[in-house]
Amino acid sequence: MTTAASPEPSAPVRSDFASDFLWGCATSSYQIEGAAREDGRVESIWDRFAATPGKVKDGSSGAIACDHYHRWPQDLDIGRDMGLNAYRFSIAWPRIFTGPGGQPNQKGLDFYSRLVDGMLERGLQPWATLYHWDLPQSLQDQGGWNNRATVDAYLAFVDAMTRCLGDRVQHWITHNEPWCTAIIGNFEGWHAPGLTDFKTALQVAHHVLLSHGKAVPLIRANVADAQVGIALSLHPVHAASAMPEDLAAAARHDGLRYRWFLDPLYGRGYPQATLEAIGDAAPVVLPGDLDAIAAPTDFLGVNYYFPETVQDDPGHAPLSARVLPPAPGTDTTFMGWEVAPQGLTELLLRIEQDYHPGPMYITENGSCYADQINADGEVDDVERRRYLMRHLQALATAIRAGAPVKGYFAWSLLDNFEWAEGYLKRFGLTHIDYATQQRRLKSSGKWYRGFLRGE
Ligand code: GCO
Repeated sequence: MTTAASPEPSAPVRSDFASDFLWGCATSSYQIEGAAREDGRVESIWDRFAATPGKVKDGSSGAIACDHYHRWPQDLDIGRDMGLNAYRFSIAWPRIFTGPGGQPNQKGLDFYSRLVDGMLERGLQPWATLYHWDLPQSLQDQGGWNNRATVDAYLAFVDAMTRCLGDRVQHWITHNEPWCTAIIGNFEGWHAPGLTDFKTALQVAHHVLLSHGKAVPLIRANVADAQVGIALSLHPVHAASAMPEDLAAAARHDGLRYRWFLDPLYGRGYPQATLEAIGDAAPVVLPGDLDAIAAPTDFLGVNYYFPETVQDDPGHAPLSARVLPPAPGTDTTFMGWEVAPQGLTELLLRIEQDYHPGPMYITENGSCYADQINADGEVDDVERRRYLMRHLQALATAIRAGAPVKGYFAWSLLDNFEWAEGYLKRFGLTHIDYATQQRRLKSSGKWYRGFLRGE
């Protein structure tokens, strides 16, 4: 919860940004769609995980979620009325490949085709994420991303989607947050598939990166003027003190959190110091893999939420480095994450300096608060509005200082299924009443609308 109130920021204005800047919101399939058994959709690892007692805090799942599968016209209307010119969504693989091998499921393709048409009709540039964590369970049963064959299955999925939508969707994000897929899902174990093996997690990370790299030329082959990138979850990493032990621990943590993904994507291979730190857990890398991963992309997607402070802790596996909780008195969200807009500026300038990735887009940024509907029927989420304003200011600062950022996608258009937190945590600019499926624009969403309209 917020403890230290931050001052009301002076409002950013749209004209602080380039006139062709993209303004969007982001969502993901499993978090909003529901319709888990409809039109041939098969089980995903999140269906299985959520059905396992104790994995999701409120015992819920994405089976219904925001019922976006049926209510998408209304949801896209919300985006249009907010004044967005772009919308980031993800495609549920289990709607498309519904059996072993075989042809893509026409009903699944048709759904995304209608959805994309709906975006175009509303002036929303579609940004499609191909993998936002909902792997078909049948592939997990064969080892999931730990199995190199999943790379080929992914490429078949990418091929089907880009053939289907490539005449209308130019912007493709291969993966959302490979660090989370690999480390949270396969080592920390509190996301699907819930494994807790570090070596598996690093092999998963390698296969995810490989699948990204191999998807890049495939997407280009199927989509005229394709713009292809990947979205990473990135955090400024600070040492807890100036002691050499903490500085070294922060560097080890950063090596896995930041460099492990960015170095190979930008042609440097895996960082040597991290390879040494992880020892036997290093992934199997076949000849040609690193060249494939380094396929040139058109943009980098940056998901930013909070910075991390790291302390040396010899007992803390796997890297003897512990991320500290925010100090008492720190301004935090309802997730307990530090509110640090300056971290966004710092992060973007660092990426630009380290990698020169070309155009960057903030593909996610947002905050969770314990929203309440007040007596007037409004959700006056002052803190989220302030979070948004301050991060847009930090973004403008980064751009002025030389970070080539071309767009911003707020997380999220709607409250939704927040993974292991279920429906206990809300990130939306739009409130969802899950009992009635009523949508209600929050103050933050109204502020974003006013900002986009130049009011
Ligand atoms: C992500 C997640 C989102 C989360 C958001 C808040 O990409 O990080 O995909 O799905 O809901 O980050 O935790």
